[in-house]
Amino acid sequence: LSSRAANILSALDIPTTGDVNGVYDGEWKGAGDIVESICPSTGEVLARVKTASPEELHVALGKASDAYTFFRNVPAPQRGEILRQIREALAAKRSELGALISLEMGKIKTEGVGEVQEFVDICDYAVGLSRMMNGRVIASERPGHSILEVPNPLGVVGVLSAFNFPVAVYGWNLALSLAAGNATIWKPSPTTPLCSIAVTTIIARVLEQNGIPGAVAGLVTGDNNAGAAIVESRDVPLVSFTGSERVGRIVGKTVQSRFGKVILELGGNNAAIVMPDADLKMAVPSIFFGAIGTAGQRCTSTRRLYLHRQIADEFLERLQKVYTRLTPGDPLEEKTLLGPVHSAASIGIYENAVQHLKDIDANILAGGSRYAAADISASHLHGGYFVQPTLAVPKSADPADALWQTETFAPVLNCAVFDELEEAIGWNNAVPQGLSSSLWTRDVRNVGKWIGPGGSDTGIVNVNVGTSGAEIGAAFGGNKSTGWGRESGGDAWKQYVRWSACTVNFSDAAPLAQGVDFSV
Ligand code: UN1
Repeated sequence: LSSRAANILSALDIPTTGDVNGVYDGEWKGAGDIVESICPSTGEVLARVKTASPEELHVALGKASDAYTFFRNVPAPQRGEILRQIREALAAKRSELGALISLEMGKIKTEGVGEVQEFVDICDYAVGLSRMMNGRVIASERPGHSILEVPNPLGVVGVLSAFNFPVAVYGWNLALSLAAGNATIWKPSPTTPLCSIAVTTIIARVLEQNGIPGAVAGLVTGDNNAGAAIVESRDVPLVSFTGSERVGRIVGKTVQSRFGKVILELGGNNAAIVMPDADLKMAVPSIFFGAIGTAGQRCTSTRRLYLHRQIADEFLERLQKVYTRLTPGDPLEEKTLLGPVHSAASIGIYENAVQHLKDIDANILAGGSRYAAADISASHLHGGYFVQPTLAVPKSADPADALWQTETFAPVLNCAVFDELEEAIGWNNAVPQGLSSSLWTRDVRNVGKWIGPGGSDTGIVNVNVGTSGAEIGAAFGGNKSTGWGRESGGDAWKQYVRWSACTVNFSDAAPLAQGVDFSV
């Protein structure tokens, strides 16, 4: 193990010799298959992780149910106090955890730290929520009666997360889930096991110090079988899944067929639209970040750019300049803006997409291939997965073309020119996905069209703000094939509780509703 990897792992109490336990249900273990965690910037094997065996999955699910039965009786503000301590423990390791995210996922350090910050922020939010998860009292039509809506804890929440946000997305789910009085069981991406082990280690310590069963925040690393065990379990009333449309469709159907609830965060095919009156000084760097941040691997990454004819040439010229200035580097180094993509599979996705652009004779303004070793100054990065962010103008803007319809999970930005805002909004909406979108304008009339009934149909609809980089305060999620459900802020917490509508009769008579007469 390289010394820098060893330093990052030991700062987070992850063993640097021998195989690492990848299962926690109150105890650390792992008797299943071994997976290797690979550093995307160097190709180095960071650790061998022992995943959950079928028996361990079964036990972990059982312990999660028991932990829920315990935790639901802890008063919500006390659950908030646990979350406050988790928040402090995470904040104390902000930089170390940010570095591990960077090491194992490949995103640049500031984005890794930002991810930990999202977790800290949602803990703050959930601490407040723990005193504000209010129900309602509703007027009854019958004398001496009241109707109460009571939010009760729900049960075990399964969280299946993706490689691109190996920490924050779990955080959104965990924080709301714990505030609501649930237990969670986490199945992270098989390629980012160390991030989940580090986070779980931090949280487990807080739980154990407070006499709370560790299985309140259980972890099962593994492959599809681990995911399937959670998705199929009748003891898991809510499954929150982040990942591909293909797998999301299976998860959605399976959970639905046992009448469980799902939150699905699937593909994004996010567009930015630039009007002629936009402030280009703001728009160019923001759209650049949206397209190449996390090397184009956020669900919210900008994948389509629609430019008004009046500013199109100037905009592309400016954007091309920033693209050409970009150099790949070590994501752990502060000045680096572009790290590697996550895996060999990501390289394949990237190469297919640029090959397709070449086949259809698109105008490629920047990028278009992998970086050769000669392009990368530091020799320790020669085994890394570095690709040139690609900026292209395909000949056809027809949104029905496969190119515009598909999410390419890599730094590839396709551009087209429009004449009327309505046309661009039409293109924005003409794809299967519906996660995020962004309009650049200073004209309030455009804003009205954009956020109103005939406007953008995505879950996140921004103005003069890029498609990615949402704050935790807003509900996060999409529409259409992005799936359904909201995480993080807004009213998202309401999905993590079991709502009881209780009509209570305080009177000495038992009248029927609607005046029904049934005297005996
Ligand atoms: C994701 O890509 O799955 O809005 C989550 C953002 C981040 C979260 C992205 N706050 O880009």
